[in-house]
Amino acid sequence: MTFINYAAREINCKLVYYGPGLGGKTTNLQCIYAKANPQAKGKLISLATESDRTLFFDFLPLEMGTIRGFRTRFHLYTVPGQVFYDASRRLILKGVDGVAFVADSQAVRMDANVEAIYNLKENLRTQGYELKNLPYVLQLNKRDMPTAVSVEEMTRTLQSQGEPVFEAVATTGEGVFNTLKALARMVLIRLKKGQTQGRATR
Ligand SMILES: Nc1nc2c(ncn2[C@@H]2O[C@H](COP(=O)(O)OP(=O)(O)OP(=O)(O)O)[C@@H](O)[C@H]2O)c(=O)[nH]1
Ligand SMILES: [Mg+2]
Repeated sequence: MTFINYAAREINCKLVYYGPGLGGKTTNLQCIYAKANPQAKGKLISLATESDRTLFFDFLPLEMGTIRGFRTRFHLYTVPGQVFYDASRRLILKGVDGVAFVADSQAVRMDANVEAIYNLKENLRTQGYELKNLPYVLQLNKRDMPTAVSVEEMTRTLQSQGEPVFEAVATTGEGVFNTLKALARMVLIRLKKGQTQGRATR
């Protein structure tokens, strides 16, 4: 739900990185934070456990410049992937404008990927959304792992609605910006068409 503030001439969009535990969602944000233009990025806020698992979320604001006189910002969030943090995931999906699903390419994580997509669809529904109506991209992360399942098989198993699929190695940054740019573009196109269920304030 894009937040358009007419008085301040600001647009804020919320992008959520979703996926199974340890799939690389936080690493995506860390990479974006490390490589983004210093003027464009705010602070990366991470609420993590001692073992670096996301406890509640990570948050990174990115300035996208001005679009038709409106200062446009993307707010990037990750959810905690661990199964028992479902309430947090639901909360973080509130007001979402686009989702990047970070799948783990390792063979042993295929069930966890499938389960996390199912969980995403369920949790979106509880917020009144349908995945098929949202800008959505699929990232196949950890392509560097020796047990990585083929791109074809992963796409066949995990692609839901013809969404763009990106191969990535978040630890080196490969594919991270392609994923972000594709999702950002989809959100902006939707915004231009006025298809957002945007909250507008005057
Ligand atoms: N080999 C390899 N390791 C990766 C890659 N991406 C992330 N990792 C590692 O996988 C581990 C988990 O990454 P995180 O980014 O913390 O995963 P997450 O999805 O945020 O996990 P939760 O917060 O628990 O949901 C870390 O040790 C990362 O360094 C990758 O592409 N290749
Ligand atoms: Mg995390």
